[in-house]
Amino acid sequence: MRTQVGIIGAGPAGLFLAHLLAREGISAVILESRSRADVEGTIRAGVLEQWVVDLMGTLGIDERLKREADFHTGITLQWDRSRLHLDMAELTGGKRVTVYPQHQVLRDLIAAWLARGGEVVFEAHASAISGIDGEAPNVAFRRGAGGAQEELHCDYVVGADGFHGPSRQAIPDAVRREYQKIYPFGWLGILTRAPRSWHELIYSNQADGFALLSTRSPEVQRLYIQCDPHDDIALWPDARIWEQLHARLELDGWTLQEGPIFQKGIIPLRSFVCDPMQHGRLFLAGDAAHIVPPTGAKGLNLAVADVLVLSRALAAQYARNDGALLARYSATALRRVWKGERFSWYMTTMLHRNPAETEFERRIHFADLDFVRSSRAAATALAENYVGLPFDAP
Ligand code: RFL
Ligand code: PHB
Repeated sequence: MRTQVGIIGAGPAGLFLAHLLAREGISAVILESRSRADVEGTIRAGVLEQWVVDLMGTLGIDERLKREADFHTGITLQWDRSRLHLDMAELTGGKRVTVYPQHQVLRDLIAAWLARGGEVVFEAHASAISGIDGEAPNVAFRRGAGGAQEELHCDYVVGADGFHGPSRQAIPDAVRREYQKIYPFGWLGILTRAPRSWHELIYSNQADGFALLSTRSPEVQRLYIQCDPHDDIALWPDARIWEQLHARLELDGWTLQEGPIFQKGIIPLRSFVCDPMQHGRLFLAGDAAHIVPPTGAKGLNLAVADVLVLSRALAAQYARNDGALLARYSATALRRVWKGERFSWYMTTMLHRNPAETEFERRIHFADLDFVRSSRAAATALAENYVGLPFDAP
């Protein structure tokens, strides 16, 4: 097989990139190790930054989003038995919080990509990337479990294969620097068939720890609680989950609506950055290069930001034989990535109960929250980051 840009991974990074390249007249093939049903059925992110929503409009793939997404003007922060409504739209000149789940974004991107004749090879496991130091790289892959080995030949390889994919390791150890922080807590996430309890997301830091109330539709709600990242999910029967959600979210005069829980799982929280995000003709994008804890709702949005930068750089290369932007891809992308890392760390630290923290540190987190309540500058800083920093045009 041969294409101009070989993309490993049909997550948000890989699929947005394919659409952005098509707009520039550049061909791409996506190799994806999972089945289409699996990709479209995995429950992950929920919140889109305003410019990502606008980009979906520009790409002509926002028809269902406009109909089915939930648009909130702000978020609610809760601590010390009180709530603060942050009106993001008012603080940022009209930018809103869009709740539209990642698997719906992926469904829309895949349907539109296939409809325009684009190729995704599902159940194609990429195993080796070679030739990135020369001009003719290729990706070895196998279709299904017993398939013969095949090769995808291309001008450039994009590793959009998530945190556990093989691409990052193709950058030699000698030039790759990795930065990491592991948090001493995880998130237990559930989906429940219940009515909405509140008109926007609630991020709560209470004595028992963090909880987040989010939504998927008027009938299905998404909730998270901080837990031990090593907990077995069997330790969390539904009754214990509800008891903790009530304890961490409820206030006098407000009750959390319960319903049957039909999905639950635990994820660890980590921050991670790989620098550089490129080597020779290999470019990393999204979770393959960086991970944020989900408290800032930044992961998917950073993945899309990477590929917007990369698509502009590849367009300059193909259209004008100008490789300057491509040479600077990693440096440009990392400037935004580190701001996303900072914001995600800030939200995570401020809103969780670290089992090892002192009472002094806990008071500092409350002071941080109180500062957001009392200072318009602090509230604006939080809001600007949450709805998405202005895009650094190269
Ligand atoms: P993905 O989505 O992991 O996609 C990578 C794809 O690569 C495939 N792959 C391979 N394909 C071929 N050959 C191989 N050898 C391969 N190895 C892997 C995989 O099957 C997969 O399909 O990475 P990408 O595109 O970089 O996208 C990143 C986002 O998925 C991620 O950052 C977000 O989900 C993070 N996140 C959130 N981000 C937000 O912006 N807003 C949120 O509200 C938000 N909430 C969340 C989140 C992530 C969560 N979890 C479960 C980690 C909430 C949660 C609970
Ligand atoms: C979600 O709805 O899944 C969600 C919302 C906000 C976050 C993380 C996840 O910060």
